[in-house]
Amino acid sequence: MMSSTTETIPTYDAIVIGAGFAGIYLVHKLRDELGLHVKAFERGAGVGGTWYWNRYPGARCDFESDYYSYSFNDEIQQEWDWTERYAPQPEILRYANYVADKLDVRRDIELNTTVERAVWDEASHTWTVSCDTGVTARARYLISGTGILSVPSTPKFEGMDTFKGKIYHTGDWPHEGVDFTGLRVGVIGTGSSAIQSIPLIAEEAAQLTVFQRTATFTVPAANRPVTENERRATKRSYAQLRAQARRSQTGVLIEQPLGPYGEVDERIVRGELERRWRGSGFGTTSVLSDNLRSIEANNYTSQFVRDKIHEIVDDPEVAKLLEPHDYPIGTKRLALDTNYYATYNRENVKLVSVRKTPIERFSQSGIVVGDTEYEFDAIVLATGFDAATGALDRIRFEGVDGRTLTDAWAEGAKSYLGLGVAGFPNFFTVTGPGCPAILTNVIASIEHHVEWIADYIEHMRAEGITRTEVTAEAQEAWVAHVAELAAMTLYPTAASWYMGANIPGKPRVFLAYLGGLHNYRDRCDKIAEDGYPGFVHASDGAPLASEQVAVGA
Ligand code: NA7
Repeated sequence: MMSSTTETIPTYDAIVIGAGFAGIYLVHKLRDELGLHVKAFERGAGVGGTWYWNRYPGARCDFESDYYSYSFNDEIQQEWDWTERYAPQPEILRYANYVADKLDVRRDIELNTTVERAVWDEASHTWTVSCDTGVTARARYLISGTGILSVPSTPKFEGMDTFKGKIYHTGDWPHEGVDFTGLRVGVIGTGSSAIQSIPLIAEEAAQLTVFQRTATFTVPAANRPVTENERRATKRSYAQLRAQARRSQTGVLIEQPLGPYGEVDERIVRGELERRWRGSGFGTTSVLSDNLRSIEANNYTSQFVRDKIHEIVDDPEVAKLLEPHDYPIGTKRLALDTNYYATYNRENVKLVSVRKTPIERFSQSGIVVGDTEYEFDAIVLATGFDAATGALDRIRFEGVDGRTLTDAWAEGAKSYLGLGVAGFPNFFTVTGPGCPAILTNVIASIEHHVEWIADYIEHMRAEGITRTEVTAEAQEAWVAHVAELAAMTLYPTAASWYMGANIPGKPRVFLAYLGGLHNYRDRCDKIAEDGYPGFVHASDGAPLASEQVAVGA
C-alpha cells in the first residue's frame, strides 16, 4: 500500500533517469509530443551524459557525426554544423547543450541529482524515486536513460592511495583539462579511450609509458575537417541518409562487404582492404561478409592489420608487442585512431606489456611491474566501464514483492528486447542489455527506443492501462534468442566488455542483440501492431490527474 506521505510528494506521469542523449530526447518526446508531466534527474552538473564526463584528450565519436546525431528534428540537423568528420567531445557536448536549449528541456531536468532508489507500488501502479539530494518523486512510468558506458571501472591496484602524483580516469576527466607538459605520464589500458588519448598525451608529456595487457585492433579514423560544400550536400540529402540509416544494420551507412572469404579473388580483397584502410573507418574490417562468423575470414582481416602495424612502427619488437593475437578482430570493440601506432615511433613513448607480468602495485612514485618501478608524475587509468548494466546496478530498483534488479540480474542481465524487465512493471530501459545498441550507432538506437516507448505509453493511456509487465516467458525467449545469435558468431570467443568480462565477478552474458537495428526495429513494430505480446496489462491503478483526461479523449 502507498503510505500517506507518498501522496504528498511531487507526482509526474514519467520520471526519466539521466540527461544524456536518451534523457534529452525522452523529456522532449514525452512532454511535448505526448503532453506528459515529466521530470528527469541527472547526476552531472550539465546535460550530455557520457559526453559530459569523457573529456580526455582526443575523445571523439567513432561514427560520422552526420549519423551520430539526432535525426528526429529536421530543424536541428539543418541548423547545426559539424566541423569534423568525427566530432571531438567538446563539440558533441556543445551540440547536446544546443539541443537541450532548442527543445527547452532544461526546466524539467534536475541536475546534480543522483537517483539512488526506485520502489514499485502495486496499489497505485507507480514508482517512487528517491535521490541523494533528499528529493523524492512519484510517477506512473520510470524510464532509464543511464547510458551504456557511464560508470568508469577502476581496478583496485594495491598501493593506489600511496601514489604521490595525480591519478586520472578517462571516463571522469577534470573539466578544466590536464596539462601534461613536461611530465612523466603512465597510461594503463589500450582500449578505445587510450587509443584516442595516447597520441595527444605523447605530444605534451616529457615521457609516456603505456601499460598494455591486451593489444587492441585499431584502424585509421581518417578524421578531417568537413568542408562547407560537404556540409551543404549532407544537409540537402539528410532525409534520404537518415531513412537509409534507419533501415541499416548499425544505424549508419558503412561500406558493404564484397563477399565471403574464399569466394572473392584474394587480390581484390587485399586491394579493397588497402583502399578502406585509408578512409573507411569501421568499414575497413567488413570487406569479408563472414568476418565475424568464420575464423579463416577473420584471420585474413586480422593479419592485414597486423601487417600494417609492422609497416608503421619502426621498432620490430615494439610492433610485435602491438600485434593483437588474443581475440578475432571486431569481437572486442574495434578502435578508430589518429596516429596511434605511429606514436610508438616517438622517442618519449615506451610500451610495457603487462600481459604475462601484471601490474603488481602502485608505489609512492609510480607503478611496479615485476622487478621494475616506473616513476610518474601522473597516471591515467584508461581502464573502461562497467558497461550496460553498471549504472542500473548502482540504483536500488525494488520491483514486484520488493525484489531488486541487482538480485534479478545476479546470474546475468535479463530483459525483453532490452526495453523491459520481468518483475519491474512500467519500467523501461533505453539501450538496456539485450538490445542492439552496443553494436550500433548508439544515437540511432536511442531514437528507436524513445520512439517505441513513447508509442507504447500513448497506447496504454489511450486504453486506460495503468500497469504493464514483461512476462517471464517472453523474457526467457528473448534472452535465449540473443544468446543463440551470439553463438553463431565469433563474439563469445573474446573476453570483452560486450560479455561483461572486464568486470571481476560480473556474470558473462552477451549484452547485445546481433540481429541488426533494422530487424530489431521490424520486430518491435510487429510487437506494437499485435497489441504488445510479451507484456501483461492491468487497468486498476488509480488514474493520475492527466490520465483522467487522456482516457477516452
Ligand atoms: P575498454 O575498451 O574496456 O579498455 C580498457 C582497457 O584497460 C583495456 O585495454 C584493458 O585491458 C585495460 N585494463 C583494464 N584493467 C586493467 C588492469 N588491471 N591492468 C592492465 N590493463 C587493464 O575501455 P575504453 O574506455 O577504452 O573504451 C570503452 C568504450 O568506449 C569503447 O569500447 C568504445 O565503445 C568507446 P584488457 O583488454 O581487459 O586486457
